[in-house]
Amino acid sequence: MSQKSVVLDAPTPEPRQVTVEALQAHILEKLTYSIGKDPIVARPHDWLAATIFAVRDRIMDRWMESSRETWRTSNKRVYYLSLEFLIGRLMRDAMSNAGLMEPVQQALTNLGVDLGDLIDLEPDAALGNGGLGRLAACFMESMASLKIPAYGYGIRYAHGLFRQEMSEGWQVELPEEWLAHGNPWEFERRESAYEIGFGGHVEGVTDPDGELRQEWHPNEHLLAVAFDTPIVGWRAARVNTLRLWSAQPIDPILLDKFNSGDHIGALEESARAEAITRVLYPADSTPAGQELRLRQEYFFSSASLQDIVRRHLQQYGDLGSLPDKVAIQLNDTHPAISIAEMMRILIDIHGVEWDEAWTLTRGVFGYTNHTLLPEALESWPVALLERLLPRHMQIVYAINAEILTEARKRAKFTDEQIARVSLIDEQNGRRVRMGQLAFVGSHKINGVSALHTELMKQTVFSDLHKLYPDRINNKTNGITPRRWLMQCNPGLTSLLSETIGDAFLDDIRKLEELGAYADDPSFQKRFAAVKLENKTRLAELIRERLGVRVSPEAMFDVQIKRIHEYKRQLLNIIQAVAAYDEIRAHPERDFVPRVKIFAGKAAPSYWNAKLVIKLINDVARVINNDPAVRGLLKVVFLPNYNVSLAEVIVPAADLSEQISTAGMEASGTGNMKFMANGALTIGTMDGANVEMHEEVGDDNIVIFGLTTDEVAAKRAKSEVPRSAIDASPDLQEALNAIASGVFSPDDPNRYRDLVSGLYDTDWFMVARDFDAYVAAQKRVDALWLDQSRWNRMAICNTAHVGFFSSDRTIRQYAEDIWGVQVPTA
Ligand code: 26W
Repeated sequence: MSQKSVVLDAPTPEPRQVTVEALQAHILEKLTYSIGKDPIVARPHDWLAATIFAVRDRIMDRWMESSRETWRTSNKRVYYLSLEFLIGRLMRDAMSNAGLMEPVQQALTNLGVDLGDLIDLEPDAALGNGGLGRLAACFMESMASLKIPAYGYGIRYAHGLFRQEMSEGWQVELPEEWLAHGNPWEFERRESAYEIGFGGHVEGVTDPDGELRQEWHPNEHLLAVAFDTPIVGWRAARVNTLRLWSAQPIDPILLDKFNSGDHIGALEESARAEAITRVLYPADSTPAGQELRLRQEYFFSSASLQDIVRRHLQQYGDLGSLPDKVAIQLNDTHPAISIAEMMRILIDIHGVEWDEAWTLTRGVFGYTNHTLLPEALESWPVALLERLLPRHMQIVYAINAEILTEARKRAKFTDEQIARVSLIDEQNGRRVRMGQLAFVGSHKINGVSALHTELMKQTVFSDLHKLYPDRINNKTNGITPRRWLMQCNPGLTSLLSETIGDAFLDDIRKLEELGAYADDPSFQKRFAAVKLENKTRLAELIRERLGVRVSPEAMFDVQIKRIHEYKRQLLNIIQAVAAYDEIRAHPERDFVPRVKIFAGKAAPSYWNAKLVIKLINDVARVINNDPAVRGLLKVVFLPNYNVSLAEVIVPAADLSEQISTAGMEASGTGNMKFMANGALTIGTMDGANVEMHEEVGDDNIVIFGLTTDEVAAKRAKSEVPRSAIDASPDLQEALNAIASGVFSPDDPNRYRDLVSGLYDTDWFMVARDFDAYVAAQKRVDALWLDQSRWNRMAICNTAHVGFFSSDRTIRQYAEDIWGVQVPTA
């Protein structure tokens, strides 16, 4: 019997029943026989694990059937390589997508356990920094929902993104312990382990037939062990696999060293191996530039490619069909070393000729760029690559020779152009540019919003675009409406179902039918009532966590995302200071009551970002405690922003702040989550805000500020913001207050440099966009005063969110990049 028929003909057990009775009995059984706990003494974590085990069993049949189907149909597989998957909690997602919410809830109630309590107990899997990692998680869910045979490949970090605590308003970072109670979702696959090498030397050997081959002899070896997590699609359409690699030593202990008394040395190899998957790098824009990071990148690229090639050969037996049966998407340049690794596997291991290997490699890879910030573009010193991955460095040189020859001959590039497309950057002490490597090794390269893709063509990749004009394409980001509307906002979801029926659950574009109700006063009232309920829940959370009371009747004005200068939390908090001045200056005037809500983490080494967190907390303390404010303005900073916190904040927002300096936010995806939940956006013409403006129309969004071209022009002229500041007494007053220590009496100079930076270069245009921002906020106030108008706008936002579903994004990847047929619903 061949391997194939074994897989397809194997018997299957009876599927588990999904009745309340069956679930109840099964949860109890898991608690007793898998966890080993008597229900009388079981702790909440035991119930959580037992429930997840029972839910997991009901997903298993679909999981196995999905994989059998791919074998049976010989459909193309998609592999999403990402150093980050910011999945958050899985239980509600899995239950909701598998239609198990109600029976599980009832079963637990019968057992005297509250499902909501268990949901809150599940740790938030924070294996990512921000947008790029969360996008990967949304994509995994959409690929399963669209029945695409897909695998996510990443790293099983023992510690995800750090836990953020506040110490007197300063961020402090603490280790995150998501695996402390074990992880009932994952399956360790010890049989799927691959050897990964580092260092050593390359030896040229001549085969008996006279061929010269290169043999890499690494001097360091370790194992990559697979851990699989099921990803359930909507209505359990399909269950895909997220395969995360964990590094382990080949020999857990060096017994000879131990026996000779060197007890620490005996464990050295083990510690060295495990260090690779110990922790996620917490910088979301500046490359760490450290050897361990490069080791992480190669480790997971190599393990994933070995696994992909093994699976392909097992099913198809030859490598020529690779591009027909395999699509590999590189999530930014973090896995870009995969291009060289694929070449190495094909040529050195499988004896494929160079030209053929290069055609196959380009045939399978696609590369997504997520940022154009120059400091974020990865490059590695040639010397480091040479030492750690000598064979890959050879391959990079060979690829480079080919590309540069083509550029010279076919495209007649000048020396300057050649220098710009070269994989080797000669300006900064010889470095390998990973963006260039990912570009030349891929058949398609995409940006994540229309504007960003245009800028890719004009800036970082302009010369490569000239050389390969049909490669760059746009794939505007999206979010999964299951997690970001249906699960996080059940109140709104019920209201929508009652109003336009259930069809939108399966086809999010159907939300457009809400347009007919946008002016309906009774629908508006119900829409607003749902929002108020969500705001009440958030107000309660704010009171619990910060001891600050906020009124759910006030406008909830929200900016939650990583703290970064280009995202301009500083602009927002300066506006709060200006509003504070205005409220005190005009005790006779009515103001719209607002709560400004911030949350987000700063990279531990990013001083200005950490200082902005401290500023927000300093301003909050002063404003929240000043009776002259009459409760009209509150500022709160919620610590430890993560997916789970976002799931509470987003449904409660009235106003969504998307105020990055134009040209700098590649897309943004938070903007889409707020839109789905009926918040209005105040934003710049940046990233996907541009498409959002197009989708909802000018009447339903508040746009302000300099455009990308205007920003570029001011930067090119090295224009200083002096005149903008001189022309704005409100800005001057706010800046003076901040710089002179009004909010930091304990250290009056704390913000002096931060503020003087706005007078000097103001790279991010905070000063020059300030008046436009204040004016836009005034427009927001005016809209709020007309509640019927506001509600109408909010409803229109939900109605038009369909375009921003990651289902749409994934269909476009499937069609334009992966060459995968998406079955229609
Ligand atoms: C090498 C260090 C490093 C780490 C992470 C550099 C760059 C990154 C990411 C590219 C940062 C990131 O998350 N980018 C965000 O990607 C989202 C998904 O496409 C976009 O919506 C955001 O606009 C973009 O900032």
